[in-house]
Amino acid sequence: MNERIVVGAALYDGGGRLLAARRSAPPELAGGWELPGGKVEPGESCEGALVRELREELGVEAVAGERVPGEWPLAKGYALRVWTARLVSGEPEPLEDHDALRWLTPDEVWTVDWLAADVPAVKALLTMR
Ligand code: DCM
Repeated sequence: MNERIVVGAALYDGGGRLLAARRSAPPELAGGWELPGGKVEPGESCEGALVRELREELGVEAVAGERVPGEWPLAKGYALRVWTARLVSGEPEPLEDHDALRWLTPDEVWTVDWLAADVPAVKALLTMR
């Protein structure tokens, strides 16, 4: 049962920088930055959805790591859950739904305009490390 769950990935590079992706759609979210991810499909695990979304949106192969404790409300009864993720192959590119990517150093994490749900998610993420 993973109904109405959106998964987000906290993808780090080898230097401890966090990937942020800027949404290009829909209009009400365009320009906002998020942890890349998307909706879990029926019959899919959250970790499976995360790997699929990173493949589709960024063109990379990744594996899910640890769950970031917490769950944050989104529109339409959806909720955001976040996992750390490790890049296995490929270099992220904004292929779908995004028009920019940034690797943020710890000092830069709050320099992007995160979507509302991602603000507490990123805060929770930072308390883990
Ligand atoms: N979403 C979000 N933060 C994320 C990922 C997604 O707020 N890190 C929201 C944006 C959309 C919804 O979840 O309203 C579904 O995402 P998608 O369109 O990528 O499937």
